[in-house]
Order: sequence, then structure tokens, then C-alpha cells
Amino acid sequence: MQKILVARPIFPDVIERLKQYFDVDWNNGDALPADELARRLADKDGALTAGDPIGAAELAAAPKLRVVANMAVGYNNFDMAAFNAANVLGTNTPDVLNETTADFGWALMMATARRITESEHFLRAGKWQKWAYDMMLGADVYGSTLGIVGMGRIGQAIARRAKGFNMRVVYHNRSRVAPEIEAELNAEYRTKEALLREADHVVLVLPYTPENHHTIGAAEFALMKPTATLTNIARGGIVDDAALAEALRERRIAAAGLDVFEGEPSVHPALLTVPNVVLTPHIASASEATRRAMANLAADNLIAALGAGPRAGRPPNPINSAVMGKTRS
Ligand code: 8YV
Repeated sequence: MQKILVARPIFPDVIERLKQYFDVDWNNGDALPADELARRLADKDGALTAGDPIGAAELAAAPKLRVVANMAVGYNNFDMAAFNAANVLGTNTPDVLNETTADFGWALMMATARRITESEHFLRAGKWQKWAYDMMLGADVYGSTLGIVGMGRIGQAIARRAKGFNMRVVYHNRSRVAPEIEAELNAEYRTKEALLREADHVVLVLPYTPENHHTIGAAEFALMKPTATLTNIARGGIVDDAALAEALRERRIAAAGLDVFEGEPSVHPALLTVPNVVLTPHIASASEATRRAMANLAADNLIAALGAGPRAGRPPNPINSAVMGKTRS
């Protein structure tokens, strides 16, 4: 029987599915430190990860490893150059999380614009003594301009929801989306700078790459309206968190909603001290149904890539399909 490592706690019934095909080593505990991860990968043919860093060192330590299935759409935890050099396949879990993640982007944006968590803290602290015309004034979402940075599948699902809020949608992406998609979404392309100047609510949904590290920092906050909000459901590292905390403290922008952080699960201490930020622990895809779908899709990819199950040899979501069929190096 081929051996696999499941590097994180996942739904036990998905583990049972995997056991039908493989000898499963399951880490049903905290994320494995790098040395322990390499040690547990050493005799494996495949692995299921969720954000665990896999690079040249891990692949070198695991000479039989042929596939790593990430339970996430983002795969910046994989060093794809190392995967390609070693002829190891990486897979991810796109699409099944689009709508859930778009819902959450909206929830976070609206909570940010309308100061929901700040209001709740105020109420819980017993500070609500009287009605006041200027209590917790926020920014309107309805009828405002939404700026989406990253117009992939999740960005498009966010734009689609904006119709019901009568919003103008501007977007920035590495490349323009097809004209018929722009027309369907009523979304207009902008340079990053033009979008930041124009948008009332900026939402980040782009994949993290070394090139877009700190793509939003002090210079970008200076372009934004002082009344604007920023919502990040993409990845930590896209925003310069220290510069953001400073911009929030000085009210250079009105507020931010953050689901992802540089160095998470650590959060920049300055972000914890400013009131005008809504903070959530990387839960945008965390509905019961969607996390189940992601786990099962990661399992489908692993099973198929290791030549088993109904889709043997045809994993649904290969990232680097060019290595398929090549001998492990
Ligand atoms: C994951 C995510 O839960 O899919 C992604 O890219 O950010 C989340 O849905 C997280 O990355 C854990 O792997």
C-alpha cells in the first residue's frame, strides 16, 4: 500500500476515505515544525497539507513523494520551482470556496464600513448610555464604489454581489478579464493607483507572490480616500501590516478588515491597539459545507494523482500538470 501523510487535523470521515486507498500517517495535532514534517514525509508517496511550507528541503528529504495536495486555493506555501525541479505534483482546491469566501469578504467589508465590532465592544463595555446623532458613524456601502484588487473567481463572485448594493465596481488585475465578464459584472479596469484613488471600499483577493509582497503599503494608503476602507481576505504579506496600523492610527484611511496577517497566527501588535480595524483569524472559507468540500477535493486530488480511485491518473486540480508522468527526480 502507498503511504501518505495528512499533515493537519481534518474531518475524520475524509481520513477514512483516504484509508481505503493508503496507509495513512495522520498528524491530528498542531502544525508540524519543519524538521518533524521532513521526518514524517521521508517514506511517503503523497501528502495532504493545509498551508504547510513545502520546499526543496522537504522534497529532498522525501525521495518517493510524488504529490502534495493543498487544502486551499492559495498555494504560496509551495515552492513551485522546487516542485518542478523534483517532478513533484502540487494540487489545490479552487472553486469550491468561491461563494463562501465572497460572502465573508462582504461580511468583513460591511462590518468594517459600519463599525460593527467596535460598536459591540462599546456596548459590552457599558459605554452605551444615550442616543447620540454621531454615535459610531460609518461609511455607506450601498451606492458607493467598490475596488476589487484581484479579479479571479473569488473577486468575480464579490463583484456579482455588488449589483444588489447598486455599487460602481472598479477592479485591478494582472491582466484584464474578458470583455464579456467585465460587461456581466459591470466592472471597469483601473491601474492599481487609479483604483486606490477612486474606491470607497477596497477589497484584496489576489494570490500572494514574492512580486506582490507589500503591494499595499504607506505609498498606497496615501493615495486612498481618508474615508475609505481596506479589506484583506487574500494573504498576509500583500499588505504591510506595520504601515497599515500607522495609517489606521493616523486616520489616513477610515478602517480596515483583516482576515489574513503577515506571520499569522501572530498579529502585528500595533493592529491590536487600533480601534478602527476588524480582525478575524483566517476564516473566510470556514463554513461547514465549504471546508468539507475543500477536504474532499484535496483527498480526490491525492487519490487520483497516486493512481487510485475513479479518476486514477487525472487529478482534478493539478497546479503544475507538466510534471505529470515524469519520473521523480
Ligand atoms: C485555507 C485559504 O483555509 O484556500 C485558501 O487559500 O486561504 C483558506 O481557505 C487556508 O489557506 C488553509 O490552508
